[in-house]
Amino acid sequence: MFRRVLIANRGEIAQRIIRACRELEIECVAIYSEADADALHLRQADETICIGPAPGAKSYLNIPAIISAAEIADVEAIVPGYGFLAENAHFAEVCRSCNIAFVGPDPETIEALGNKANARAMALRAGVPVVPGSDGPVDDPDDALRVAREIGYPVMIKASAGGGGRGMRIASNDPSLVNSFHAAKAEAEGAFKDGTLYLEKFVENPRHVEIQILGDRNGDVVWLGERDCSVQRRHQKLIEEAPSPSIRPEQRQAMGHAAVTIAKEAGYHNAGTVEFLLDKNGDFFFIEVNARIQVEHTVTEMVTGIDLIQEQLRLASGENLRFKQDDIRVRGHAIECRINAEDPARDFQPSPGKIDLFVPPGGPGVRVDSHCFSGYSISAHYDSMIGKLLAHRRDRRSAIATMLRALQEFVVLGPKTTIPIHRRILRHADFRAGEHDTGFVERYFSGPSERSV
Ligand code: MV4
Repeated sequence: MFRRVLIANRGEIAQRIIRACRELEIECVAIYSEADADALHLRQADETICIGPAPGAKSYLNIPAIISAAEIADVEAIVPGYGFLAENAHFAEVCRSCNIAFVGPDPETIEALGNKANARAMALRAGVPVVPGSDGPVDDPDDALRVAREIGYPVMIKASAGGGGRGMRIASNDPSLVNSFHAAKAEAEGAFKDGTLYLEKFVENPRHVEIQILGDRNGDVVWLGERDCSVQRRHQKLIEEAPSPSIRPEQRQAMGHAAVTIAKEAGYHNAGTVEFLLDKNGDFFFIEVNARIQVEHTVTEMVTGIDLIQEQLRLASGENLRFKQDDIRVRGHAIECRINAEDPARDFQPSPGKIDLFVPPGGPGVRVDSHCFSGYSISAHYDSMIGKLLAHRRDRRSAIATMLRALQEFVVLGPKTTIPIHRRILRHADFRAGEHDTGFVERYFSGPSERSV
């Protein structure tokens, strides 16, 4: 196991990683930007290094500064968490060339899966269900028209370098497909410096279900159940839960096996997530792989009892998986609410600023992962997450009840927060029945001016 690691992140995930390291008796080096000088993760680390000014590009995304810090602090590994450099194949490559372990999959794997048209082709090869669509990239409008004629409208144009909803277009007929093709290409070139596009049949109001996987360098892969992330708004997840209220046991097994098959096909090691869409008929389709730990990994931790950050560290240090598929059990039901400094009444505008009073909830079945405290200021430079609130109970009904109670206890004075909207969602009949899809929030909790793809 590593003796000493550097945490290339901030906020709640930096703190989460330090907690895992402490329990494994690994020394932690924290980095921080000038805006984070009073951050909680610095007080918990063994050593701290300022790596630059507030903007992400000059600090948490500043590869030379981070590598220098790692060299000076003499660490064996860098833990990227989520966001920032977590899925940056170039960064993973630089780590490798500097003889520093990157806590994540290989740069080649990150690269191969970061290309979504390629990931889709890989899934096809592995015999995993994908949404009907192009076999690889579509090179020109004629190619797109040919595929659309095969699969039928409506179709979705996606950017190969995209993901998380960026660079997507829906087309319902030939002329709109040709227009959208050019627009999507220009947008993708601008945003990702890669205009590669591919096509899929558009699945209307799908549910979003994803499978957590862990893989070792030996090629063994296990799956740790699924998470349902259908409660989202404009591709920002609001609530995640495990298990999914909307899949049957046979489907769950099939999805788990599909995820493991893709991971093996990709030579995946460390922690990852395989994303699926679920349509109205209950059929599932692979869409993409997230080659990192995700914000919502915590719901899987609650129901499996497995510390995913500790497992990431073990796997990155070269250890093999400590459990077989049959050793993994899902117990009870976990729900996570992302508490953000945003104003739901003002189109979820960020609401940064000083937290005058912070009183997190507690008691049976409650977990709070947050870097906030009374007097802390949420910076406008980074994401607006205040923390993650989790409830874990025997069944979904009780988990909802515990979550509602915890939301009521939670005191955050100062910024506007998403706490009120979480309470409304958890009381909504469709959510309680587990009948919600990815259109749920926009349908019931957004004004008409807020609608988008
Ligand atoms: C889709 C889709 C419908 N049909 N693909 C959005 C994020 C990206 N990971 C994939 N996304 C979608 N892909 C086809 N062929 C609808 C979405 C989508 C979505 C997916 C998951 C969770 C929320 C979503 C919200 C809107 C659209």
